[in-house]
Amino acid sequence: MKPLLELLQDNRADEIVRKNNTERSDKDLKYLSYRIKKDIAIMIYAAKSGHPGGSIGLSDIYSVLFFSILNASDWDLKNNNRNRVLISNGHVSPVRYAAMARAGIIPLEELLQFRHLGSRLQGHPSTVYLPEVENSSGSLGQGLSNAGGLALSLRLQNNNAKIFLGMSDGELQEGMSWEAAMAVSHHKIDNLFPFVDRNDIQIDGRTSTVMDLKDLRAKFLSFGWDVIQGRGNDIASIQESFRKSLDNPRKPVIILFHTVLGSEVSFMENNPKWHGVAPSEADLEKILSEIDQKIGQI
Ligand SMILES: Cc1ncc(C[n+]2csc(CCOP(=O)(O)OP(=O)(O)O)c2C)c(N)n1
Ligand SMILES: [Mg+2]
Repeated sequence: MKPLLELLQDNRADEIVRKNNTERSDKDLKYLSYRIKKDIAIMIYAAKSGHPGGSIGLSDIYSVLFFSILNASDWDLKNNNRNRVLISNGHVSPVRYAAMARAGIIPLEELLQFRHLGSRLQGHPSTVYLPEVENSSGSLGQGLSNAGGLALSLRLQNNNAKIFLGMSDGELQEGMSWEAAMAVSHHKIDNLFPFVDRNDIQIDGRTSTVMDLKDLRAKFLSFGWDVIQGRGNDIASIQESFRKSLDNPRKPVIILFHTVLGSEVSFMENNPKWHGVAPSEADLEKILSEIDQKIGQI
């Protein structure tokens, strides 16, 4: 296998990143999504620990969010009007770090420091180490409260920034999420754009077996939210879902993205085993070759 740093070098990704949002095609975004999948596999392999399944399953969504919805000015911490991305399911940090590295917010080679002692790229994101992550997470269930509070405080300051929040289905089993859902609805917080990774998988198996979430759409509707359902591994559907949610002011709105854990890696797809296991060298080689084959088809 080539040295890991060499495996991260990618001229085509660099070219796509240099374009403006409006110039990037769906094909470009799909390419970046594949690139992010490879980055995730490489960094978790290098760390020998981490959560590849959820991270790889989210690569299409983060590609669209970072390279189509957000702008370069949103990554400048000195700009108080920046739109912000928070994550509640902190264990999927690799997808966020990979997107940040491709966007030029952190150096590419830093991905190989993931989970190292003292590294800025902690397994669970920490603003103490890396303020650009916007919130510290890892304890599941807290993100909607964090992000809802931030959105409300920005509104009180007449700041028009938008707050995006990644959440997962497993954490919606926690009561705190629903207290936050009630508060966001009560305060009519409409500058918050949460999306759920609805892959039906959590640490020990399927959410439907461990503790069934039943109809999440009906639940959020009953809390006074609007609900958009999207296909979270389909670039066009992700774009449309974000656009719809952004066009829907004056009321809380949430996107339920139906995703496949470990999407497009044959032996990972939909398999709870890959929630939190690092790939071996043989696994990594297989992931890279499968993704390269898919890249050949776009
Ligand atoms: C409060 C809290 N309880 C338990 C955990 C341990 N934990 C880490 S990931 C996870 C599964 C959560 O489900 P989900 O985020 O849907 O997993 P994925 O789809 O990414 O596999 C659990 C229980 C935690 N991080 N925080
Ligand atoms: Mg899940």
